[in-house]
Amino acid sequence: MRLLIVSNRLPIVTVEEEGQLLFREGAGGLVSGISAYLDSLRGSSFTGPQYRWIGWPGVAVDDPAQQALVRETLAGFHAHPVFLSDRSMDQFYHGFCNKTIWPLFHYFPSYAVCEESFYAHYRCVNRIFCEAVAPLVQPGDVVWIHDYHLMLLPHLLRRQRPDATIGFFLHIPFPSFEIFRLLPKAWRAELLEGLLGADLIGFHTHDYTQHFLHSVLRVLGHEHNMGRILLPNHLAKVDTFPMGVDFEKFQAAAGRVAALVAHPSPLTRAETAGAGDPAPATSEAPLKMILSVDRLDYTKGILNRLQGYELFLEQNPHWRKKAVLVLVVVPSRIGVDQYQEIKRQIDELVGKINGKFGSVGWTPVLYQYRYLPFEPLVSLYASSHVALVTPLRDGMNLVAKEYLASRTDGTGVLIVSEMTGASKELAEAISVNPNSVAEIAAALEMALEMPEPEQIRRNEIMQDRLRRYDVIRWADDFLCQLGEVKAEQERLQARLLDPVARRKLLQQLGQAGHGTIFLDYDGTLVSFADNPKDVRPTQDLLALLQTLSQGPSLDVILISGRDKDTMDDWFGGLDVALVAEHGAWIKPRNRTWRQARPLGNDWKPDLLPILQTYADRLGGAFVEEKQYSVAWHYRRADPELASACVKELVDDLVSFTANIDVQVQQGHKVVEVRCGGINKGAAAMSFLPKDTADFLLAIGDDWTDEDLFRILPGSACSIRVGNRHSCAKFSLPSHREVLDLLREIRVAQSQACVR
Ligand code: GDG
Repeated sequence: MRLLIVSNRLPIVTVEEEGQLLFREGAGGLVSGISAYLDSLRGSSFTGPQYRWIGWPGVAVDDPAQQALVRETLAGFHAHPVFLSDRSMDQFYHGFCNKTIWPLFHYFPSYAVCEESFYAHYRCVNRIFCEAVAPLVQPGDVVWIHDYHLMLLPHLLRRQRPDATIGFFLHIPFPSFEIFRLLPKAWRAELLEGLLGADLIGFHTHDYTQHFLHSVLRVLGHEHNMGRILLPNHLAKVDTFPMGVDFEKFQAAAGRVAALVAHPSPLTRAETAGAGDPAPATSEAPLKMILSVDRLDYTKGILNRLQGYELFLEQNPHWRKKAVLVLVVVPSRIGVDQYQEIKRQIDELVGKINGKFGSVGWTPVLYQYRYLPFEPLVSLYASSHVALVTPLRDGMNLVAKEYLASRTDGTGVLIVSEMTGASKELAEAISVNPNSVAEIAAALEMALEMPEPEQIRRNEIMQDRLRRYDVIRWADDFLCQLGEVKAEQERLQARLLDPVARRKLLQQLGQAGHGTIFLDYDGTLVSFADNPKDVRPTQDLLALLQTLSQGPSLDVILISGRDKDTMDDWFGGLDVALVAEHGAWIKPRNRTWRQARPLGNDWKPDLLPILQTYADRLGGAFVEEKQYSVAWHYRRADPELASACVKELVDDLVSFTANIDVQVQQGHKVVEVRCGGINKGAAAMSFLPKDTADFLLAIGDDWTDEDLFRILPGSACSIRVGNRHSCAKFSLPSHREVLDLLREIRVAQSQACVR
């Protein structure tokens, strides 16, 4: 078993310097998190060379000889390069990824560009990745795809490797539907279908998971059950996995720098940490360090943070010369306009604050525009009294967690934006709305004045949580669940009427002298339509049913929830038995309709107004009145509004009908109220063959058919259409396969007649 990690970038970055290719360690939350997990795998089932990391090497390499060199060198690090041209990277990475998806998914729609050629390259690069990954996948491998650059890949890969185990994790937020729908229709459907190619799709927070499920419902119409989405070809699960940090690694590193930061003045610490060359303090008390570390990105809220600090100094003159903001900004996405503009504004604001409040002995903001090596970064975490983390949006934010993990003595105060995924797990931190400069200023005051015992009390709780749910546990959890989804799929698959089971079924039919087939109609012989009247049977279907039932050896019973007039109109001319309104009406072959048992419908006038009121409230819902039942259909309604409305309606109906002999049942986009004791199972009893050697088959697609499946003798064959939990013995994916099966039965029957 091998783990194949797929991400846009590899953990080893190839750079070209003076015509030479050099290889360096990459950085960032994704790389450090997954690397920590891979390091932890020694001794597990994915040990040593049992993993591969597939991604872009960081530079365009066109020369085949150089490509071979890169491939060979990276193979030593278990990495496999996917080569992309400069143009592809420009349109795919700088274009669709960073100018469309990144701003949109971080709630900056005004920055999002909608450019056809960007999307065309996004599709193309996802296909290139697919071509690179597919040949590497061996039976038993687990493919784990990461992040927004590769959202089409799960589906592409699934098409090439239908049985592969594929997981996907999104590191950035999944936005609410109102934002997601800003993408052109075709793109948003393709992106969701792309993700649903995975067996397991993971998000950092419950909100992102819900947003995704909601978009899937709105765009593709797939409902979910506890995060499980049943697709025609497989079951996909959607769940939340908040990414942690390598807690022990930060604790250990912080322990190593503790000797340096235990006693020297904070300024010495800042220097040790690589925070620059601050001016010496003039006051006697040591300066309190406020730390800010981010990639340069407009989502990180660096400007708001500076404005908050400025207001704090304004409002709290007594804190001047006693605090210092260490602002580390890591260069990122250089060349993208918005980033250059943000950089210019940060430079300006830092200059303004330092000019306004600074003095010879004190620089209020120590600004570093560079990447820090790991040890100095941890040293900064360990020596800062406050971490100020104020993104306007952030999928998770690992800096907040790393800061807490580096506080070996439990002191320190974390201020965290409520717009980060991390804030959901770090409830004991000081939470701020990053859009409010006043809140940031107030939080700074509170943080700097918080007594140490209170700091420790809060941090202990958060540290415990971070220690338990570290990045290794995160990855383990994800991969375990991926395994569980596969097992669940196998259980569902085991029920599928495969060619072997099908042959056996036809053999049984051939051996039995006589057979009975119960067939539901909607969803079983035809697909669903917005208007139930639109699925009148075609001539082909009628001919199929007629030839099946004409032979002397087979009885066909159409058993439906439809009213008897429709059944008569559509199937009255056939040689079949009919059951209408789920069994309220029965018409044996070549006979007239009769009631299953005396039924009353005096309850209808009281219930109809309730159903009508709910239909008036929900656009697209409508009431269908039958003789002994009433159906409230909502297949044309907005699925989300409908789901809330249905709950209320059912609740109302159940309490209203508590003392009368009716049942309230939910079906496929329908709520039905019908007389008690009426169901397809009871209706089918009168058709069951006396001879147990007879062939018996029932096919249906929803809960009303379960009543029928339940009363069948053990020797009978039952098939449920769709991948649902059912007491039927087998399943078939859709009505199309049912029709194929009936055609095969027809052929088998005619061959038997010839013999
Ligand atoms: C994306 C999502 C999500 C930063 N500066 C230096 C440095 N770093 C390291 C930090 C941390 C990582 O980079 C940054 O992770 P974040 O989570 O803060 O943010 P993104 O890079 O935007 O990451 C984010 C993450 O993916 C994981 O899913 O949390 O929401 O946007 O590990 O330590 N490391 C070093 N020097 C630096 O100067 N050594």
